[in-house]
Amino acid sequence: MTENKDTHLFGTAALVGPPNAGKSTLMNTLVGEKVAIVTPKAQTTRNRISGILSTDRYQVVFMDTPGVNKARGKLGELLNRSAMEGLNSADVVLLVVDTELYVRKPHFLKKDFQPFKKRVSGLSGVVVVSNKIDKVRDKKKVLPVWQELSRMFPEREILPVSASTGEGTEILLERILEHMHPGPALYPEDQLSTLPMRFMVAEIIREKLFLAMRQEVPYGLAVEIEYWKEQEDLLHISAVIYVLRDAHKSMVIGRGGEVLKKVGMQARLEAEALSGKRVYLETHVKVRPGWDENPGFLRSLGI
Ligand SMILES: Nc1nc2c(ncn2[C@@H]2O[C@H](COP(=O)(O)OP(=O)(O)OP(=O)(O)O)[C@@H](O)[C@H]2O)c(=O)[nH]1
Ligand SMILES: [Mg+2]
Repeated sequence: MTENKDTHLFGTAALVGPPNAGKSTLMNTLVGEKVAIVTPKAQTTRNRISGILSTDRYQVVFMDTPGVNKARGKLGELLNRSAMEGLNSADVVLLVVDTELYVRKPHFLKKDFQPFKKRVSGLSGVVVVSNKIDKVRDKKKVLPVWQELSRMFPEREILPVSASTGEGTEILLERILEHMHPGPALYPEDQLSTLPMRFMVAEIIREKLFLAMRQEVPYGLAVEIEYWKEQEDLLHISAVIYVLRDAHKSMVIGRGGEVLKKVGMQARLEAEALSGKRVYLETHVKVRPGWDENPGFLRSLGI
């Protein structure tokens, strides 16, 4: 026990990169539980989301961040800022790369990673994570991508991983641990995130909506929990789904309420698994034009 105390490691690791690179998937895989929501759509993550990995030897607090790209409007601007702030406070920064994307579209790589180049140049702990390696059949094709990455991030180690299959993540974890420092755990061993369950349920609803909606609608969706009451074995939740336009409202509700019903059921099941309680979930859809440009409202969503 005493020996454990002396050698126990603690630290933080930030996951940054362009949208859709697999940052949230990777954090979930490393933590071993679903902490952050994941969808095939870019700009799924809107907040800095912590995920905590604890053993008796170490505790790593991961910080998942929104994907950085050319900012669109106030929301995009705040998301970029939030991601870049996450980067400075971490003991190690994981730069997450969708390797398969740049095998197909090599010319995007430089542009996508330019915003990070300067930001990480002065940092001591940076690992380039060449993610989605499972999607590249012909492994030779990754070489030009790695060459470009090593030109942009000289001296940094490039590690191939698949956040989906877990391939390469053990070695990645070893590297991460090299950047942790001696220190006690800050959070109880069974705590998975610093975020409240209320926030996580709002995120679950947003994930199910993102998955149910067509391309153009998700960015205009926001979810807010307006009522939350916990009883011994029942959790009563009422959530508001904000949309930008009337047309979006009818798409979220669906014909005969079908879409919203399905989303509500999927979200309820996941909220039940998360809370260990029976969940009663009500949802309402409200049109709020310009919510994505409204600083006060964005702040209330924690963005
Ligand atoms: N095949 C494969 N798919 C992956 C891998 N990692 C992530 N994905 C998929 O890529 C998509 C985006 O994953 P996310 O984890 O949401 O990506 P993100 O970087 O957090 O995206 P934003 O939050 O939008 O910035 C999802 O459909 C994932 O299932 C991987 O290693 N292999
Ligand atoms: Mg994400």
